[in-house]
Amino acid sequence: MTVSVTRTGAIARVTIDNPPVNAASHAVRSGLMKAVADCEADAAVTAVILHCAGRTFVAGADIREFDAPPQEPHLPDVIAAIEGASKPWIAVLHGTVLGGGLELAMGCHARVAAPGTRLGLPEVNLGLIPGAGGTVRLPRLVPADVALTMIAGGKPVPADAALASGLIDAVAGGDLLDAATALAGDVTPEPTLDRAVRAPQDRDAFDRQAATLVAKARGQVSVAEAVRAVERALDLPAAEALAAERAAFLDLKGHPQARALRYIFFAERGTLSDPRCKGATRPVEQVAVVGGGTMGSGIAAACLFAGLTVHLMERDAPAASAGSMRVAQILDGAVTRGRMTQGARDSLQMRFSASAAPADLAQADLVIEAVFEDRDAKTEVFAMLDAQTRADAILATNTSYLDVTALARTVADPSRVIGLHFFAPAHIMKLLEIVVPDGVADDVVATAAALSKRLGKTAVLAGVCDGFIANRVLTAYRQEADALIEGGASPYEVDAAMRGFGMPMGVFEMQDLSGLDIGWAARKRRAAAGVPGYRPAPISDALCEAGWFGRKTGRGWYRYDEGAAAPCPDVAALLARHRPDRPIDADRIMARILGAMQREGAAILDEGIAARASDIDVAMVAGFGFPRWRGGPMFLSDTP
Ligand code: T1G
Repeated sequence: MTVSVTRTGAIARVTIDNPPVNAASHAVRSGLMKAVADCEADAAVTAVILHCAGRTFVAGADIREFDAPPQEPHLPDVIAAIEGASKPWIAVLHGTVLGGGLELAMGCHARVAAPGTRLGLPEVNLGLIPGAGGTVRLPRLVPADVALTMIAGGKPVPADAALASGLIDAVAGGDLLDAATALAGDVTPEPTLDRAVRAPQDRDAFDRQAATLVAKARGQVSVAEAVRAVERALDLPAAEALAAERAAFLDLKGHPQARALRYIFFAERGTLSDPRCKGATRPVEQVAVVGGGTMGSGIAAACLFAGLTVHLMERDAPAASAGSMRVAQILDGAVTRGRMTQGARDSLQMRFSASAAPADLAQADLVIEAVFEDRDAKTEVFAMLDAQTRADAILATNTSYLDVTALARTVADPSRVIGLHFFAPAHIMKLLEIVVPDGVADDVVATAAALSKRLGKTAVLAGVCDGFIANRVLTAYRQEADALIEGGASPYEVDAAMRGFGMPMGVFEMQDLSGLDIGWAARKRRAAAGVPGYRPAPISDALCEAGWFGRKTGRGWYRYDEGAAAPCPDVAALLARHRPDRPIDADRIMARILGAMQREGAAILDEGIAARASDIDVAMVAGFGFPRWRGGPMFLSDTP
């Protein structure tokens, strides 16, 4: 039964049970409409408690219904029926109360949440705005600036912040239903819409906050629409604001950006649908990381943040100490940024150790090597791991391009070897490529998939090749960018076109950030290995030969005299010496860049390196900031 009603004395209890997240499907909406009528008709009922079975209160409208014609009863009508009831409805909240779920709760006359509950209106992340009264009711419960941030920012808030702002009436430990029952006697069925909006104290500051949110959206239209909806709630009567919100919501639902965001939402949840990801796993609580450089320390920190016990191993004591320092700095940064308390940080530190003693690897359930990107160096590490680790310990390599199957074959039991390719900084970047070598055991794949979820990563499975998925696509569009400037375009117009498309930065800015010498070394390696598809980049090579490696040398494609990036006249002169300037417009630039991504993606699919086109899109969004509201390069190639 999706919605059931029981009564204990004068209190009716309406229970929604629609796994996995109690999405407000047509069945839920219909069941709620009937529950309102039943409770209104039952004279013995003096108050109603609304709650959900399972792990969360309603986590939103059912996104899977969005591409079908909307079916009555519509959620706004259900919420209006509850809000207009003659008896008070108390919403009992737990888990992630999101979107239509929070709108439903705001239509109730009071709200009680369990500790740890998170509440939000994330519709902008789906290219939408709240479409069931959220933009009109929220500013009547919380201050306008809080409402604006929640609606246009799309991020949930914890229960204590919701209580402080007025969104909920109580946070109750113990039996939530008892707490709600105790509260029921004091709740009157006053509609939320009858409350006055909590207008901003300083409208100019509010307007500045709104402008900042829109600017950060980088072209995602739903954010600007969300701002307009909150402004209407402040400036118009509730009924008018509601009607305008619904019209804007329905208009956005069919917008290409909303379709793309729905696509990537489900694509991210489909990357580990390979049966091998769902099987039995090996327990992982003790993780060892070999190599305490930038990658190793980031991986160690990511594992600590996930509650794992971590041992960092380096070649000698000074290196182990330096690696420990890097990990400690990352933990300190989490405290500085308010991500965790000092106490929480210190308890993580207690789960961390470091040494240069291979014998300390004996307890590890999983070892991740993150040493220098060199075949011989990694082979040497694997030989040591083969000797020093338990036979059932999983051995993972963080290599970004080496042949993981070949590496696996250097140990006695190749079935325990897998690739875990993190992206720098490993404790921040969401993408994790699980590189699946020939002969790996199924439970090793399943364990890697489970680990990726525990680390909060967006994981894709990749086959073994040079660059796997994300870096292969990156190399392809970097080469296309090199071809564009060799053809006469300026690096600055290429970067501007990519930023205008919604990329976080242009490909030349990105090279300056990571270091031109990295690409230079990769080109030399690919040239020497005769990697198919390799194309020389004489202009990029010329900058490297001049020692212009980017930010770290104060100049690369850009100059960094005062820290800020500025076009470099010497680069313009160097370009002029190589070829005549031939400006090209942004649309043409992006057509060539996207075309390169899509051709490489098609090759990756043909070779079976990626299981599905959407995995390539997920990798580009999570790995290189491809704008989510465009879906991904492969999505765009299928979209007219
Ligand atoms: N509709 C349908 N299915 C959903 C869903 C939803 N809203 N949310 C999650 N699922 C599925 C998901 O596809 C997966 O399915 C399973 O649930 C577990 O999800 C009118 C219009 C709730 C924080 O944006 O943020 O309300 O793969 O793997 O990591 O104004 O899911 O198992 O088959 O993500 O624990 C607003 C979106 C909708 C919330 C749980 N709500 N969901 O995270 O599990 S628009 C959202 C999430 C709206 C109103 C508007 C997360 C989660 P499967 P999961 P999780």
